[in-house]
Amino acid sequence: KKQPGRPISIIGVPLDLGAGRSGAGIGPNAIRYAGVVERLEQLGCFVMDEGDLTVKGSNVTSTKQPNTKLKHLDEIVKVNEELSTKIGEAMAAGHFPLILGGDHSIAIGTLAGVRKSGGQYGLIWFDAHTDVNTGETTPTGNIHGMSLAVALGYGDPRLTSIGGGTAFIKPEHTVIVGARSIDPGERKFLKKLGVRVFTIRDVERLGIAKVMERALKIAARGTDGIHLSLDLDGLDPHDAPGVGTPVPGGLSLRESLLAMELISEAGVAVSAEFVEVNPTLDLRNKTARAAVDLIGALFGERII
Ligand code: B3U
Ligand code: MN
Ligand code: MN
Repeated sequence: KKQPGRPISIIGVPLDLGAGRSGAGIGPNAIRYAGVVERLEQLGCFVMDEGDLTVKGSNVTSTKQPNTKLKHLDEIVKVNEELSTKIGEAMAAGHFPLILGGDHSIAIGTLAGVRKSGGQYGLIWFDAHTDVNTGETTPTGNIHGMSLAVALGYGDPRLTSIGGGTAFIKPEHTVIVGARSIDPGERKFLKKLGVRVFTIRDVERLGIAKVMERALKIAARGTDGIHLSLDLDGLDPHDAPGVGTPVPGGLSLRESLLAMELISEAGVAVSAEFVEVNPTLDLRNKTARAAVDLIGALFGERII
């Protein structure tokens, strides 16, 4: 039951400007209230909660959106730039950055920071969506639907240049798990780049164990480790109702826990983020508690 490992740096990013509605900005504290620090400490981890980044404004307080194709671009650039610096520092200190969101646009800063360490990393993107829109293809203008494209080096230059803008994640080391809502432009993008997508259909046909075995090979083979970007809407809304864009027919909590256990057993993760927890839409903090269960499994918690 012990996971000595690296010290864990928890970084909260109370941002919801990348989403289409308010609420994900209070996700980090909901995950804290669900007991994330205590859970990790029980597993023998050394945890440092570095608190939250400062975010100015939210989907509640801001009214003006001058650029409708990239809503709230200025503030999102600023927060992600800061986040990339924080992550870079944590990685350089030999820590495991554990980022609590916040909407999924924060993956832009996380991955820019991870890449600063100079290694070549693989990426497991667990999500109902694929988040590979750009300013040209987005149906909503919400930047949380663009963050994976940016991590691969595509999109508005103000986003791709965050954190120095070099050594993007390679498509051949990127894998998406749980997808079931993909826009036409995204489909083209994924095909062009050759990103491997395990849709919810693949999970149903192969089982989550086989899917994760393949996903881990793609993301970990020939890399210095993997980053896990987990959008809680990858889970079925029954198990994770507190998300801004729920899509029916997702992974069960149990399947998702097994996915975390398998990543944990592979011992390849160098950083992870848990995003899109929206407490204003949740039921008794169920989604935040699911996030804590998943984090526990990722850091070595087992049933027996
Ligand atoms: N693909 C749509 C919807 C969406 C993406 N990510 C979330 N929703 N959470 C978009 O806005 O790009
Ligand atoms: Mn997402
Ligand atoms: Mn999503």
